[in-house]
Amino acid sequence: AWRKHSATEFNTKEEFEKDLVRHIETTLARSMYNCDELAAYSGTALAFRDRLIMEWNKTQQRQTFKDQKRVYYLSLEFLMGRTLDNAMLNVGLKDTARDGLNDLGFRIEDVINQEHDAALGNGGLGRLAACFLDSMATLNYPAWGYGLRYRYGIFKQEIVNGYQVEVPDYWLDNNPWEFPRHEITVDIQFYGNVKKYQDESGKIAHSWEDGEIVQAIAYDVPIPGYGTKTTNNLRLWSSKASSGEFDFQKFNAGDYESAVADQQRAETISAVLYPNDNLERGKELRLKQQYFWCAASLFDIVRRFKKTKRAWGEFPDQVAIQLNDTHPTLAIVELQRILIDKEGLEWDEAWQIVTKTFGYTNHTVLPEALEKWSVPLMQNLLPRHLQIIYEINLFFLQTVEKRFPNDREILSRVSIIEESHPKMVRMAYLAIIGSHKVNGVAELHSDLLKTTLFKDFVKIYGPDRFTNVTNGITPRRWLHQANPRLSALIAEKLGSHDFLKDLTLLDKIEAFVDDKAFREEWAVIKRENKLRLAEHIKATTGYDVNPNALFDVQVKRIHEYKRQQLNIFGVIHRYLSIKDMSAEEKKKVVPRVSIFGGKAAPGYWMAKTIIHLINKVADVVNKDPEIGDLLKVIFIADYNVSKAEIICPASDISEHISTAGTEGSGTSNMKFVLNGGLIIGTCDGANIEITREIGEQNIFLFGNLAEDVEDLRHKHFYGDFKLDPQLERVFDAIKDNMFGDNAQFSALTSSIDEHGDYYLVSDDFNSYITTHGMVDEAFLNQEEWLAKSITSVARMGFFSMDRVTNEYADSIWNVEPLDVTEPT
Ligand code: 26W
Repeated sequence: AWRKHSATEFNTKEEFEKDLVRHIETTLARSMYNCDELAAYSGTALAFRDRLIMEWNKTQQRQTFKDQKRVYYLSLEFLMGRTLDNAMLNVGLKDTARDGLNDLGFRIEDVINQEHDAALGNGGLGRLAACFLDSMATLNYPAWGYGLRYRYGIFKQEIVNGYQVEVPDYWLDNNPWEFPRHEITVDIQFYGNVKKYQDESGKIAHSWEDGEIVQAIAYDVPIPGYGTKTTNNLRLWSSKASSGEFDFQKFNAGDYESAVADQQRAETISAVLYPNDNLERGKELRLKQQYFWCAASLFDIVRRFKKTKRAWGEFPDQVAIQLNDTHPTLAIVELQRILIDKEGLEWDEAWQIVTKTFGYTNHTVLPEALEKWSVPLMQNLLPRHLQIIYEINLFFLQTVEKRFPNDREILSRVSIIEESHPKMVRMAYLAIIGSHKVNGVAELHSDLLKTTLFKDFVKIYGPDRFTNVTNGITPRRWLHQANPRLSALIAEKLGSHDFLKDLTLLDKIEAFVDDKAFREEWAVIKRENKLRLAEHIKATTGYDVNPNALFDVQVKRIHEYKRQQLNIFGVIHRYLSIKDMSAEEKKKVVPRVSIFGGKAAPGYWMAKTIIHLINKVADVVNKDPEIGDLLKVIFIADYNVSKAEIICPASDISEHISTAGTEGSGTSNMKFVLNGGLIIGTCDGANIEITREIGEQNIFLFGNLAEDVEDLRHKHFYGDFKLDPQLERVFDAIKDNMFGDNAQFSALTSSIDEHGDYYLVSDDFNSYITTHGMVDEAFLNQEEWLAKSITSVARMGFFSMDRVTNEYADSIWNVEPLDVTEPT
């Protein structure tokens, strides 16, 4: 049974203080006399960690004992953010800690701020993985995450003279949340060659030999659920040179340098997170990362399964593996290899097991993001895997040929191998063929997958393999933690915090939409959140912003398809309009703060140009005495999870304005609405379902539809292109050097007015500007604005990550929750 109390489970303020002081004095070997905020953070983290460890151990024992089917979520990215605040809230002892820290002279906010973000991800995909972990633990699913323990997370962004500068994110020193498992290691092989031989029964078998070995070491991170005892495990692999005979000999022979070089080469595998978002570059080290992580995880999963002594046929009844995009697709091949080469299963039996085990989630239709690996590269690095891929392809194409005997074209279209020079392995196709379910992340996106990218596969497999699970977000971090006052107000009205576990309960606050006092409090909370952001802006940029102004926010990775350029051109348009106004006219202007944030991939020149333009526009606008408070432009450097927690509660409006059909889902759109911000957006990704849930009177939609995009692009291509006249005015200002030397921005403007405007900035500009006019108009009527805000929040229940997790559990994984507190 669950032991209620133990030496390391404080429950009162006094017990917490005792634990805190003990950790500071012994674990940290510091004295209370020179205890600074960092030490207070570490001590608090260690005290809470002790509690988590107890629950974690018991959860793992219980899950092992019950031996139910488990989910393994394979993701190359986990964008976790900070852990302490989340742990305090999940355990339900944040107030206790606040009081205890107060007694010792600390403000809990300052202590929380000492923590470095765990930023092992680029953006939406990595954060989705983190939200999954939170929900799976909260809903008591037996689930593990598997990823890489990068020594460097996503780079830190500094803005120097308006340019992005990347600084390494070395985050591991003093990280109390990870546990090295030096006893859990896996040897991973690369290169080498394949030998054919006859086994005892005379059957032809294969062995992969003479490769280079790198060691994977497990680091475990506890993942507590909210208001539950379940604490799941996130296992991150770190690479190290294998301490084999070979190095030892080199070392003894005095070849110290070469032994060290080998070691560094091995450690390089898990050294850095690739900072590209939506761009595949085909680098060998990235493929090494992928295989290293897949092979270590699969070995671990298979080892755990084998301990139960079950028959192989039961593997898919015990194990569900979800592939977060195609990055872990090699896991499919690795499992097939283990089953046929190591465990001696027949091909067909093994392949049945494999396809029943895997599910694949696609996050993007952008062609440049689709992973393809060159055949020669794979031949060299993973010779046996390439053979197996060819075999999978052969069997697959044979069945396609049988089904479509008169269609010669289809074979080359769906082949895993693209017949280019060099030949390429199409990872998405391999992922579809090796999985029993493939899902997109919002309705429009899943429909587009079925009608465009994966159309042939729908013909081959039928529609059942393809499904939609619209993304969500965890309300624990994105409401309760990021916006404690709003969470408290809602709890006060609903009588409890139960909505954090069942977000559909939010609909009950719609009854208070006309309640004057409630509205007043709602408005006060938004204002305080805006003040907090204003303080952050002042501290980091030096600019003063007016908290009464309309806060207009676009924070996300910088990408042409997300169209931050549309936003900044709109800002310039607004600036020019204000400058043309008489003093009388200016009085009617709704003051605005346009806030941007986001990182550009280091090699993505156009994205960096957009950042540069935003900062140059800020320089000019913010210092223009004719403008005053009517317009401010802010670029918040180094947007990350902990900054998102400050920014999301502070928006009046946020922008989700991708070219229709390009954004898989988007999840920050949900975060902003859940925090009472309205949104302006295109009919893209989850914006469409947000509209359906909250009502179209509560959202500002604009722009061309996905179904029009192809035609428009086609027209542009054939010369039928006329720059929108209002956008032309903006371009003229840029070309007049209003924001500095125009040469710096010519690639950006010419991509639109000369090179086909692929992202339809000009086509959507008029509609965008008009819609922003409607936003201003609406903001003037604060009472109605508040009603929209409250109504929208009330209707956001659908976007809980818990709904998402249950849908995956039911329709893809076939797993059940497990109550870990039940007596054995
Ligand atoms: C191979 C390079 C690469 C790296 C990352 C390609 C693609 C990616 C990710 C798929 C990019 C990403 O984060 N996609 C986002 O996933 C979110 C979660 O489903 C969606 O909400 C976003 O719309 C989608 O852009």
